[in-house]
Amino acid sequence: MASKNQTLGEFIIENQSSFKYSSGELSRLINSIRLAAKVVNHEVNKAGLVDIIGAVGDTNIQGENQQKLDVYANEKFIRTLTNRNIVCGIASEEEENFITINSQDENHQNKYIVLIDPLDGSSNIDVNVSVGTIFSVYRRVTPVGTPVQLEDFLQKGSQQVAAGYIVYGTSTMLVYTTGDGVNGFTLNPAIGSYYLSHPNIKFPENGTIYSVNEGNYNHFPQGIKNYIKYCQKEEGNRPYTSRYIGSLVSDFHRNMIKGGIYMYPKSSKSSNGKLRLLYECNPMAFLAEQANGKASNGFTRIMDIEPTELHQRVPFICGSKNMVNKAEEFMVTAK
Ligand code: P6P
Repeated sequence: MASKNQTLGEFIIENQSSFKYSSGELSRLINSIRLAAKVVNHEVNKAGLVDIIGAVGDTNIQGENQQKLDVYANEKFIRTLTNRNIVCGIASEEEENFITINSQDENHQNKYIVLIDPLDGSSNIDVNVSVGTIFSVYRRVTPVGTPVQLEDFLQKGSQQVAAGYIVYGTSTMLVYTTGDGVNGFTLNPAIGSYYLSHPNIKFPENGTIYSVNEGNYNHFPQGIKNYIKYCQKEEGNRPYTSRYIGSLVSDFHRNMIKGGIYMYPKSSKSSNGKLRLLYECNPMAFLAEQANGKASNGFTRIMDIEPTELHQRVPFICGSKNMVNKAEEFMVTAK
């Protein structure tokens, strides 16, 4: 049983046996993500000092190139996962194609692949708004010992073995699931350890917060327009509160704790919405369902969607179960 203030390392060891696959590798994988997140967190927190550390393209006093933080985060997560020889393949929002990890000594013996959005919402960094890293983990489906193939990455979200995010906010948190509930760990930057601060997080079944970019209202499907008007109507516990940070991880995290719904619908401007299925929607959907929430594209469970492309986009509605059900009702009746 998780106890508050347990460290992430202690938690992983204590729960290793409950993980139905080879536990050692997954534990090492989560540990490597934990390490990379600490390094990225340090850089994200320095971002405000750009006048001191130099803007993108400058070279700092060590003669290192100052990189865009999403490029930096991408390199850090890929290098950490590669150096620890844990995965056989990686896909990233920052990489057009998936990366095959040639583990010479073990000749592709690793069983896991990772898909990652290394720094989601990175445009918010310049205005000091929180951002996040999102990751999704699968077991490969092609034979161990051979180079990974695209089909290893194009698996339904229901096949994920782990998923999570790091939110670089007022504090830095690692929130993840391995299919046995959702737990949140807060980083103590003074000593560089994560402590279990939010054990067994659950979405409230109902909420009074809706998160959507209402600037796109005129371009939304009629069902979404009708649901937004429902949220705004003076009736019962409505109008709801509108909260939209422009950072998926932050909006999701707040809604999971307080109750709420996040929507990035398709629109006449973007026929499949903006968010990516494989490394944004599927991991957040896994977390949502593990926390008794729900995630759909308005009609279909996100984790049942059969992927066709590495960077494909899908409409995304996610949050408190009864709120997502109500939004889906409006989508179906407006058809
Ligand atoms: P818009 C950030 O770019 C992101 O992918 C999500 O984190 C965020 O919720 C959304 O896009 C914001 O997009 O079009 O509303 O600015």
